[in-house]
Amino acid sequence: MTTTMDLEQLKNLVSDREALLNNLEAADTAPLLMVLVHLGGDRSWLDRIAPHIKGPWSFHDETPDALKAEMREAVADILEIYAETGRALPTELPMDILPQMLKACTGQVVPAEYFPLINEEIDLAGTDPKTVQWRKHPAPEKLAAFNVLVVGAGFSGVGMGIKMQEAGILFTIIEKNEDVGGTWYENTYPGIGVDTANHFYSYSFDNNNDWDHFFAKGDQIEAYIKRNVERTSLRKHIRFSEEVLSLRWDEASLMWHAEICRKDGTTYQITANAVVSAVGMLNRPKVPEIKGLESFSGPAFHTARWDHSADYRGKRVGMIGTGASGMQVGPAIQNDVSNLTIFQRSPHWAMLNPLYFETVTESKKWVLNNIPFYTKWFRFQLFWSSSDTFHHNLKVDPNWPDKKHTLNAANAEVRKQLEAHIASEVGHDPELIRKATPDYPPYGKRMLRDNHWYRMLTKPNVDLVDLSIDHVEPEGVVTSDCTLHPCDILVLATGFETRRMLWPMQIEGRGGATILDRWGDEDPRAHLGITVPEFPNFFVIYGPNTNLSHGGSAVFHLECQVRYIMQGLRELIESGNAALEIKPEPFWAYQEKVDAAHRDLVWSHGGVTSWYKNSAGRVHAASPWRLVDYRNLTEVFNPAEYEFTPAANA
Ligand code: N01
Repeated sequence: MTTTMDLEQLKNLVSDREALLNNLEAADTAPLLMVLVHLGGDRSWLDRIAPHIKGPWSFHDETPDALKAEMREAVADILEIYAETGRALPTELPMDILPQMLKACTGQVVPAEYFPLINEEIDLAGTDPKTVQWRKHPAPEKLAAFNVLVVGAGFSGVGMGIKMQEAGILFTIIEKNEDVGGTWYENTYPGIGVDTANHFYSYSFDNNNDWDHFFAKGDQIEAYIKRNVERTSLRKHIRFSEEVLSLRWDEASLMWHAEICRKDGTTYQITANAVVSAVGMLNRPKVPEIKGLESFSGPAFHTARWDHSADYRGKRVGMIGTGASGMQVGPAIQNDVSNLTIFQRSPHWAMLNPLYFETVTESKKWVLNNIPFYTKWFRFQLFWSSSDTFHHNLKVDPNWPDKKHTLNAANAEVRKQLEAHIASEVGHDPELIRKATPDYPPYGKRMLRDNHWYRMLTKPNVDLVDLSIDHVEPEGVVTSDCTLHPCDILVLATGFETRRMLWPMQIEGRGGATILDRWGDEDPRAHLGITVPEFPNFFVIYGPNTNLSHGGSAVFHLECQVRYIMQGLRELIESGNAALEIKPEPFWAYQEKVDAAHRDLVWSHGGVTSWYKNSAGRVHAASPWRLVDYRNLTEVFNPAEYEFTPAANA
């Protein structure tokens, strides 16, 4: 039997067959096919539909209308059978036909190594298989004597808090802002949004069927994080408008001592058994060192600190930087400004995705909300379309002749498509094509989504300046050819302090060394991106070498890290040890593995600078791994890699 709820819902769903069939018209073929085969078990549908699904995105579907209509009838039949018989909906993946199902769903072979990951991502039973369970439930007094300090209440800090709360671990989250959301709270620039499809860029344990866009805007993502905080009553654990200034590991008490600054500037101290940094990599704005910048007479602000009191309408706006932030700001304001001068140090590649501009219609939302498991398969389809499939093409082919511009045949093919796209958008202007086309291989910097950036460059009120900036004067920006570009407002779309990770927190570990002593100004390193020798009971979410640069979702990665950290905390609490610390051998072995993997990958390419690598050319921010690799690396916390310190009274 299904639960009463499920059965009632199903009966309701099938009570008006015509309405059901009408509603199903909004469904995408691939996820609906998965629902049909999963619930009905008739694999002949795979043979009939698969040849028409040419790839993993919905726009790769070429299934004839008549066949789609037949499939909708079959889905209605199956749902009626479940409703009439009260049979339980199967919450296991059908392993016997899974490979064929996934191939039909994506138009590609999905290797078996992905099945455990897919099982967790799809989570048909809705129980979050990544949840870390106690092996021996600790006594209440043991749990009461252990507390964790989390720094930051963005996607990561909230995700960590939800899992600790479920496990009954005590914790406090310190958040410097007035509310949750992190990046999505702070970045409010015009056009703010995400370029990872949201039905996948969201917690696996809280599918949201109500996104208004496939690529949501910032306010909806912030609202989603808030919704998770309210849904789980997490707010009571968060102290807002307070900032962690320093953390010091006290070797006598084997505890972390944190100094925290309140909004009014006063400070106080708290202690914690363990600390989780959830401050991310893209938090502290990087203000460029440009001569005379402070002399500019108008408003000048960073994209992450957008000054909404500065009305840009009808003004001459100068924008420095053409990364993901700049690329969103430009098209969002171009129509309203009198002139937009864009100062580009180097162009980015930007790919078109037809879904980027689409809204999720109410009928699509209906399908996501009402057809059993449809939303799960839809999420999987997005995972597959935007994650690992291109990773192997980011490796340099040693025999490839044109390494300056491309890496291998597949990379060259992508370059050809991207160039054709630029030409189709700005084709009449060879000089603009030259300026907008990178000379380095695709994916060398973050691959952006073309949100009408190229089209915007052709507008009469837009100037793309690719001369270097010499200095800034009160009236505007002066380039190396001594031209003054007059501006009323200056927007700094210049990125973040990704090299000085965790800065400006002062973090002092065992033996008195600070984390910046160990990392220097630009070489952060951590085991699996999470733990650091000499910093006991200290865990980092979205730390060194964990930025997904080929595809995927940062939320997927943070869930891998949360699972690993939860296992580390479990190890500590269950064993009664006071501290754990990564041993130098596995730490360095991992560093070598990361560096070796990066050696042939696009982010090490000599012809490109990016926030992924430091001035010595070492890639410190980007992960070299496929999602499946990182999931496997972090799936099991290995205590043998850690040094444990018993509690003083043990
Ligand atoms: O920052 P960036 P961002 N003089 O570092 C230029 C995420 N994100 O905020 O390329 C002149 O990418 C710099 O030039 P160059 C996403 O992960 C996601 O845009 O170094 N120019 C570059 O053009 C992203 O990758 C989303 O030659 C200077 C730009 O400033 C990450 O955040 C949206 C300069 C900085 O680009 C960072 O993106 C927004 C100087 N002195 C952000 N200094 C979405 O999901 C820097 N530049 C859509």
